[in-house]
This record gives sequence, structure tokens and C-alpha cells, in this order.
Amino acid sequence: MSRLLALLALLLPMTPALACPGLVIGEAWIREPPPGARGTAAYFTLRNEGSTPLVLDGWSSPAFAHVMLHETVLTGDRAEMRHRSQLSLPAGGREALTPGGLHLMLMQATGPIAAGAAVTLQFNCNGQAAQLSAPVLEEAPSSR
Ligand SMILES: [Cu+2]
Repeated sequence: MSRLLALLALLLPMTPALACPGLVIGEAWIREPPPGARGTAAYFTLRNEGSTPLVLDGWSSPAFAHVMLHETVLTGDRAEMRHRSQLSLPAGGREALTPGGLHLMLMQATGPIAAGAAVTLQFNCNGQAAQLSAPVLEEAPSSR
């Protein structure tokens, strides 16, 4: 009985409701952290192919204690990262999270994050739970 409960506890978190009609995510990747580092960033593209606006917020990951949406802002010759509470995609809209621009800051890894692994990123899409999976890569994938 206890083994069954343990199995259920393992399975339940793996069946989230993916309710984000129209959202298309592409080119997702996470930069492998330098040796000893516990933080890195995630990048991907977002397209809203639906007919209603989408608001994405509440980012998290089982692999990191803290996940935040950041934008990089140039002030004079300095680049600063600023927290963005949400990301809005109008119908037909698109957004790209790229090195040097908008990115998901991944902080305090809960375990080793090595190239070849895949990391789950969870978020709310119009208040509904959604998620994506991103591979960990040593370098940015060459643009094709
Ligand atoms: Cu950042």
C-alpha cells in the first residue's frame, strides 16, 4: 500500500494541465552553467497562433529554486538585468528570449545541470498551468 502511494506521489506531479491554446514554443535551450555555478539562463521563442491574448507569468522549475523573467537593458555602456513580472503575447504576437535580451534567469540549481540533460520549466498561461522542456547545451545552437 505504501509503495502504491509513493508511486502515485511520483506520478501525480507529472500530469499537469497544459492549457495554453495557441502558444507555440520553439528553439528552447538552457546554457550549461560554468563549473561550480548554480545559475544559468533559458532561451526560447514564443508565438501566439491563437485568437486571444496570452499572459505568461509565475515561472518555476523543479531543477532550480528560483526562476525569474529578466530583460537586459542597456544604460549607457552598462547592461543591467531587470525583473519582468509577466510576458504578454497579443494574438499573432511573438517574442524571443535570447542571450543579451529577454531571458529566464535560473537560480540555485537543486542538482547538477549538465549538457545533454533536459530541464522542465513551468509557468502559468492565462492562469492555467503549462510547461515546456528545454535541453541543456554547452553553447548557443547555431542559427539555421
Ligand atoms: Cu538575468
